Amino acid sequence: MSNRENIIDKILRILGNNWKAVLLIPILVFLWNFKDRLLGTEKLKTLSSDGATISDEVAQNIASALFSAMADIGTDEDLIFSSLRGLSKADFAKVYNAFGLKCYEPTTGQFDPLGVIGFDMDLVAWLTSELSASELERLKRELPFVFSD
Ligand SMILES: [Ca+2]
Repeated sequence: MSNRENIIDKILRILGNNWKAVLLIPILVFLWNFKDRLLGTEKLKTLSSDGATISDEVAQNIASALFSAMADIGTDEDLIFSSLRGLSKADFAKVYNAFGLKCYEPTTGQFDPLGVIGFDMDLVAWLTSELSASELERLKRELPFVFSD
């Protein structure tokens, strides 16, 4: 038996002896990702939008634009900044509430529509993940309330 066959044989024997453990790993990952939903402990806070000057529909449209700017691989920074431009703190709160929680897959920076390998994140967490350090500095300058509670 060649060295390579020997190694493959060993791996197969280890997997064969531990097939239950191997099977358990994807089940554990699946449960870990669904635990918040199963336990009903989603972390979305509702921000006060008292005094907002934009309608629910406009807030929803801005939230959708922000989502489309971030949901794929890469980031449309221009769309993010143009969507947020001119919003007051209360307006941003309305957009934040409209965005809600969406499942983010951090290794590729994409929306995870099945919610299996990603994490439910709010708008601020999405922005923090998608923007570079210098872009976040710009966001803090233009809309300082984004990162305040
Ligand atoms: Ca992205």
